[in-house]
Amino acid sequence: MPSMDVCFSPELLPLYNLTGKIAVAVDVLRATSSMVTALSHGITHIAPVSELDSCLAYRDLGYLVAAERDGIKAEGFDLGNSPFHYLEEDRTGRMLAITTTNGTQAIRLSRAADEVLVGAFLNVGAVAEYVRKAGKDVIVVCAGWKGLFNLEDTLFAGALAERLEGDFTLNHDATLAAYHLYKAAKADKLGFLSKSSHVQRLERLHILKDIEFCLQEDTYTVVPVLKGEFL
Ligand code: 3SL
Repeated sequence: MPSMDVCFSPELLPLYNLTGKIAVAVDVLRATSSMVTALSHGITHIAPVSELDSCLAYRDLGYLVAAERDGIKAEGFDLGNSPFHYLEEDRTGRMLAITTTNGTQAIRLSRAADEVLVGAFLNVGAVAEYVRKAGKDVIVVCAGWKGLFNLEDTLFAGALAERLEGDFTLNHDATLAAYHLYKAAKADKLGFLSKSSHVQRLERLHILKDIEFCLQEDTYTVVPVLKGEFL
């Protein structure tokens, strides 16, 4: 039976062997939730980029360019990092390049895996279905915050573990921790996360509606897969 493991921060990735595995990169608040929303609302493909300069360069190729640093839209870019950018305006047929503080780095740092998927609560059921069909070991790579652990990405890992229970072994300590935290949080994720650092950071920026949106489960069925430089 394949197994599921969790890496709580990209800084810990050197301790994991990703060969032969599927990595699910997650940054629930908000990068991977925004990407899943964008691809579900007409964006044709996404370039997840590490640096501001290289992201901006995509504009000359006709891309929408999006950038966030410390929760705030970076100057000179078309968009920041809100899923509502793709809900409140029609972006159908557009290509997107995006760089964010943690999420885009987690995706790029997972590339040693056989496949890199992008996960969020918004598509957790579809991700579970994808990895179940693939039948390979899976590792959730939590984006965290600047190398540190965060609670919301851990809850996503727990939600995925719950969906995979019975078909995957869940006996890594990190997976068990995520699973039990999710069980405790499931009925009221927002309440459970209310004191967490990134929820507080986003609340200070008055974007509670983004948080509520990103905590919804199974809104979308898209499973973004990294092919070369693009999702
Ligand atoms: O760190 C990231 O990648 C972002 O998702 C952070 S924020 O939610 O846009 O503040």
